[in-house]
Amino acid sequence: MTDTTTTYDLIIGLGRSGLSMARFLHAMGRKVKATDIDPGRAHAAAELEALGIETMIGAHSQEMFDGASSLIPSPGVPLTLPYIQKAAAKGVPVTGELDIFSSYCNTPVIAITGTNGKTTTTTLVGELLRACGKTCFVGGNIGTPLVNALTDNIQADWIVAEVSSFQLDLAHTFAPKIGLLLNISEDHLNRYPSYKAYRMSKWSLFARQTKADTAVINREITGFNAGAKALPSTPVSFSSKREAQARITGQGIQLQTGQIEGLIPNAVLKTLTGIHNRENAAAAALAVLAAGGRLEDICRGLAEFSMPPHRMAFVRDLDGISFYNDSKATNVDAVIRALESFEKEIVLILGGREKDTDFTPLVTAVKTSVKQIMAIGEATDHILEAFETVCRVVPCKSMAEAVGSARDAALAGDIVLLSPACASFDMYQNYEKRGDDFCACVTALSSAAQEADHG
Ligand code: UMA
Repeated sequence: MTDTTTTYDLIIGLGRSGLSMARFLHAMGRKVKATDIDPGRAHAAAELEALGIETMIGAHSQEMFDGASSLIPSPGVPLTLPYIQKAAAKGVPVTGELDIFSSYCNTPVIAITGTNGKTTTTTLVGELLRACGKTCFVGGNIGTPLVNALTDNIQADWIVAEVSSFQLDLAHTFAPKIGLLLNISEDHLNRYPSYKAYRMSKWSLFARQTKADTAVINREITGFNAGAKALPSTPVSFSSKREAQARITGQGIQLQTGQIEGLIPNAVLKTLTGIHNRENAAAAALAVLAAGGRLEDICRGLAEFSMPPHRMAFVRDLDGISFYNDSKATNVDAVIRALESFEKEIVLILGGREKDTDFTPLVTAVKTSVKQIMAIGEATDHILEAFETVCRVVPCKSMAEAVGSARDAALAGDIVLLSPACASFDMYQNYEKRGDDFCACVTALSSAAQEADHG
């Protein structure tokens, strides 16, 4: 029988975020219920039922929403869901991980947002803090829900949180001690009424900071001057083009913060290739300096850093063709950055689930360096339409077919690059699984010599 007690938090979505949240709130003694439209979440539901948490999977029920005293949608759940809209209109609070986490945790937070580079920078901030002798918990949109730090009773000097716009949209009290805004370009336009609304979501990271807090911002973001002027906190900026507290130059990253003057030399930035990674390094260095780190320790941490997986990761060389996995490139801007990192001809695997994507900004970069596109997933027709006049586009039904056709189209000295500009959810559970599949297909290829032996 359905429990009709009206004081419960309703968790919507039982993926990584929702499941952790349900476990945490239950452990805190709060009454929780949980629902997910996907019947495939039976495993998660069974785990919660065993704790005494009522669940409904395969559908949402109006009754469950009507009885909730607060709603906690997972980041991937659109806030336009009629059940959520109806409850919000009645005054039921709709909240998320950032607020709930910070209401239970006093540890200062370094929060990183931006369209691209979030995961690399978040990982880097964690590594640099450790190099400076500080303990930290790294979580959030990067994959480990923040509340896990509380469930696992982790003691740390800092919380380093990768924060998405979806999470920010549910934040009403969250205020990081140090916030980083790396860049903003078009993304997630299937979730936002306009690009402006998406940009506002990103800037909201700083909304509840105070003067004693720090806002680390890329000076190249459109609207920087007005945005920085309106901040409640203290801005520090980085730039690859003009004067800033951290300026990317031919020699490295020149720091001039008022307290610290010095150069982070190129020699310690070897694994952070491309301007975008130099920007990530500059942002991370400014954040860790603001957190009390020393420049020498930061340089040592940078020298020891290696990139997280699925970002421009070299997979193998085969018959002179180099294969790279950039599955994390889920928007057009990330693909442009990837294409700009190579000075060779590229066979590009593009596609997946679109986010109302406009491929137009990619046309110039494709013209410059792409010889052929292998199109996959739901975006195939749109990719054909957008690039047919620019280069040859081959529709492929699977990753294996795309990898095989890409290899056939490439010559010795070329690059085969998976950099899809789309989400993975039409074919995979997440971008990691897509990247893993690409790597498996690439690894399974035999060299021309091996094929000749067998044939
Ligand atoms: N669901 C419903 N009802 C709906 C819609 C969805 O019940 O109307 C259910 C789905 O059936 C599914 C669950 O909600 O079972 C999925 O929730 P979710 O998409 O939020 O997935 P999680 O596994 O909880 O992952 C989320 C983040 N996902 C998104 O923001 C889309 C993960 O970021 C994050 O790592 C994780 O929480 C831990 O904090 C991923 C991501 O793609 C990496 N983020 C976007 C990005 O980086 O661009 C924002």
